[in-house]
Amino acid sequence: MTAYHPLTEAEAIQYARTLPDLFTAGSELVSREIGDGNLNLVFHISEPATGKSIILKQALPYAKVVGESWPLTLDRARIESEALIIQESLCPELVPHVHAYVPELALTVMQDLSDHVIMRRGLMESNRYPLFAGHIGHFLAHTLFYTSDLGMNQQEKKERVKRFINPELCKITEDLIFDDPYMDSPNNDVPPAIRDAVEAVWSDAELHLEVAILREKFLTHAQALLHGDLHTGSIFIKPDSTKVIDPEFAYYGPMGFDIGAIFANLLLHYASREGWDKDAAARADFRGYLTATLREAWTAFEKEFRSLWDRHGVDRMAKTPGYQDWYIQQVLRDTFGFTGSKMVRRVHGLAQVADINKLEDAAAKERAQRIALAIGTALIKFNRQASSIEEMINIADSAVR
Ligand code: SR1
Ligand code: MG
Repeated sequence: MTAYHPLTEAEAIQYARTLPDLFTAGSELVSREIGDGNLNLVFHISEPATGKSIILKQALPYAKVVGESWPLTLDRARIESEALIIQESLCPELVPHVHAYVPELALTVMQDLSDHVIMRRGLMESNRYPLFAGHIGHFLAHTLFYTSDLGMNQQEKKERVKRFINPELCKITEDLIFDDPYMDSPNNDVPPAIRDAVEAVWSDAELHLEVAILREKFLTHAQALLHGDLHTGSIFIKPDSTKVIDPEFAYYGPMGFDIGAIFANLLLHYASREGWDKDAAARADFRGYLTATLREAWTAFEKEFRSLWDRHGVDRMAKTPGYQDWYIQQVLRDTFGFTGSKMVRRVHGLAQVADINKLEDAAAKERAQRIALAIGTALIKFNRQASSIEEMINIADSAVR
């Protein structure tokens, strides 16, 4: 089974049997294809007799969400497995363990996390995760600091930038986040009810200037090794554990892009909340939980990042008084801009979010879309003036008042 082809459930079992030390020889294995993302096959392989299980994730040579007309490199499986291994070395408890990577099949064998749920779904079921903010702040601080010129050997970093050149996946982001949503593109999926608001986005020159500046940062600013697609569908969670998955979009880019991805998805959920809570007090309470999470995540990130810088910084000039404060302010400003960009693309671009699209009440759905666009565009326009995370929360709260 060496030449690349998409595996069937039966072949996934055959392959799993060849892996050393995972399953008992000759015992029954069960295979289910459970991938519900936009790009890959995901097989859950379990051994009922022992309860052992693993995940086999296989990249398809095209974008599943669109079809075979959109070819996509299989090298993203290498990028994903290498990124996971680096992230595991920095935050062992916050990513799944990679057992093996099989280049000829574009296949990654990894820890099964079926006892967790996808965070987007957990939020839609009104679950709260009090440890998440600390976990994600820690993940962001460690992965971003230790892969940047601040925290690793700067010559080795250049070699790493080379290994994580990810042109096809970056092109998806460049188009779907920083281009299509700002014009009448065939890639968009414009909800008819909010066409007026979307057309306003298409003709807003002030907004376009900010997006062009953010796009240039995404294209050129090789600051740290990013996850690259850190939305709430890339997080497996349960009350006492958070696992960041799916870094196939990993590349060297601006730190605020990863932080903004998380914040955007918290705020997209915030925008959708009217559809999940009919009771106004309950809705306000859940929204308060989401903004408190955002605040706590930023605060944890900043505190740990500064502490890593002070204790383990490798760059002498970075110790210059004032530089750290300037740097964090730039990351905060980028975070505002990327949060906004990642919200706008999920309202009328390709690949939207279930938090909003699963709402059955048409009025609540329309309101969610309008709120998300209002917050997203306001954050983009404000990004270069931002000075505190409280301003992001104020922008969100004003959109629902
Ligand atoms: C064609 S892929 C569409 C989206 O799915 C991924 O999760 C990324 O967010 C990408 O933009
Ligand atoms: Mg993904």
